Amino acid sequence: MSYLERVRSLNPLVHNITNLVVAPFTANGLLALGASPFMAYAHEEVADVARMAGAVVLNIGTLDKKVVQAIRLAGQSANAHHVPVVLDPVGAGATTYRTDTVQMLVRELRLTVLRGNVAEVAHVIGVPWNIKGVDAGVGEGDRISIAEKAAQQLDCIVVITGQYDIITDGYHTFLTSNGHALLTQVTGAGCLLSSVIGAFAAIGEPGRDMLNSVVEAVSTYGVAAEQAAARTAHQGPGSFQIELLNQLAQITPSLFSEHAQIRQIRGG
Ligand code: ATP
Ligand code: TZP
Ligand code: MG
Ligand code: MG
Repeated sequence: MSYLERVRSLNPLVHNITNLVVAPFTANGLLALGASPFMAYAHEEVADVARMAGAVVLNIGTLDKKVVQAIRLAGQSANAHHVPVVLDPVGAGATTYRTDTVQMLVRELRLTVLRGNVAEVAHVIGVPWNIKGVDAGVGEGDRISIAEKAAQQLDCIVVITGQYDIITDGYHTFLTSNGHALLTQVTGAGCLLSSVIGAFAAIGEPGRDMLNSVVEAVSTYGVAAEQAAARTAHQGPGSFQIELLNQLAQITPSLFSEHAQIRQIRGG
């Protein structure tokens, strides 16, 4: 059974503490894929929700003190109960508050996956990189080395997205080149991917199985985006955004195998 089929048959509960820009799009994307989204923020309940979830996705997109505390409580509970944790460090590097917050979170929590653009991931590990708000700016460094360094340093899987995507545990590294430029015109395209990775992490076993599951998550999302673009590119980003939800629901393992572009560049 492919990881996608496992997601659809197990319908994992994905606890999201996300930002107020993307919450409905994220919940709809998870539902379309075949997972079960749960957005819960109250300090009184986040530990309980995280414990019962298949994965917890933590996103600092519109952070404030209350959200950061909710993220810490949910993350601690997930760690205590061996629930996979995905962190999306939205805008790390854009302000000192964001950078300090993500650096505190990676010190306190054990992550399963860190997913961001290159600037965000660089700032999580203290490497300078230009960032413009929540979008990656121009930088000089080598994206693959930054991903591998971050994965080794944080002892987790790191996904750096962009025109092509890097997925690495620090020792085994994959490049995927599915996706479409229209994804850059839809706010929340990265945040939804982080939650889709959460759904695939929920059904992965620790170790290589988890890495393979995350690679499939990233590529599945990219193939769905290509299918959506093929149907709507002439209309524009609004139609594309809706069609992406349709294609997340319609993508099959065989369509995935036909279109996935995955290359392993490091490790056995
Ligand atoms: P940013 O704020 O820098 O846009 P993000 O959090 O939105 O970051 P992205 O890097 O845009 O995340 O990744 C979200 C999705 O968009 C991924 O599936 C990625 O492969 C895809 N993507 C991003 N840029 C491109 C591009 N130029 N061409 C094709 N796919 C892209
Ligand atoms: N501002 C704060 S969070 C957010 C914006 C625009 C959404 C960012 O979503 P993504 O997935 O990084 O484009
Ligand atoms: Mg983007
Ligand atoms: Mg983002």
